[in-house]
Amino acid sequence: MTGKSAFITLEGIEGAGKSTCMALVARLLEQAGRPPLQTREPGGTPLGEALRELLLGHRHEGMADDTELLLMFAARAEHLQNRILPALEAGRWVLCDRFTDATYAYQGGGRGIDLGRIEVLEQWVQRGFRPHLTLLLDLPAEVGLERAGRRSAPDRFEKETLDFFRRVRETYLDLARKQPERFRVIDAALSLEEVGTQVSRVIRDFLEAWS
Ligand code: T5A
Repeated sequence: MTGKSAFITLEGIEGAGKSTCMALVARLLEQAGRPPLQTREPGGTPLGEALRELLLGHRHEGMADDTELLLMFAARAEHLQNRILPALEAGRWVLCDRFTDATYAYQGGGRGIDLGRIEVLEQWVQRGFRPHLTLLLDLPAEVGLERAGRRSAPDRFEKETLDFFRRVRETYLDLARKQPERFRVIDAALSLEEVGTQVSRVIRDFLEAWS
């Protein structure tokens, strides 16, 4: 393995286990001598976290779909320029809880915004930059929502219908089918231990192949 840094993202519907797996992936990277910068979207910078509050809180329930989309990309532009890219350029690995695939899945699949319009913004903000590896934690929407519901009060997204989250899941799976070189799909409906085994295997393989 050379000193090249990598950008790894975790994706999935609510309650899929992203936060839980993030800790495991961070530990595995640390053990491999690559302690990652751990961050999340929307968020990751002071401005991004302020936008996160606007996006997830209940103060703006009637937010227009395009406003939501643009705020996601505004937070992402800030995050990329001020945190993700500087870390990668400094040789640090970056591990992020959600990134642009979430925009395709939630604003595209969930809200029904045309995917071509999202692609325009992706290109504008990212100029071709994409994660090197994305772990998609996949499970039925019912199971994820039930887990998320046990953990905390619903945010603005978690109040959406089951059909919304089914569309989000399908869009994620579609992205994974179209970009198999980047995505690894994890069966997140299994026990924590079994999910951990799958995640460990993916990270080990990635570390071996990355140069
Ligand atoms: N969003 C985000 C967009 O709409 N567009 C975008 O572009 C972006 C970037 C962010 C919200 O913003 C939206 C998507 C989201 O709605 P968030 O807090 O990042 O919100 O994401 P959530 O999905 O809400 O985070 P959660 O904490 O609900 O889900 P996690 O992190 O996937 O799940 P986790 O690890 O907290 O686990 C939930 C519970 O399940 C248990 C855990 O112990 C925990 O109690 N659990 C398991 N139980 C049994 N078996 C397993 N295998 C388990 N794995 C976890």
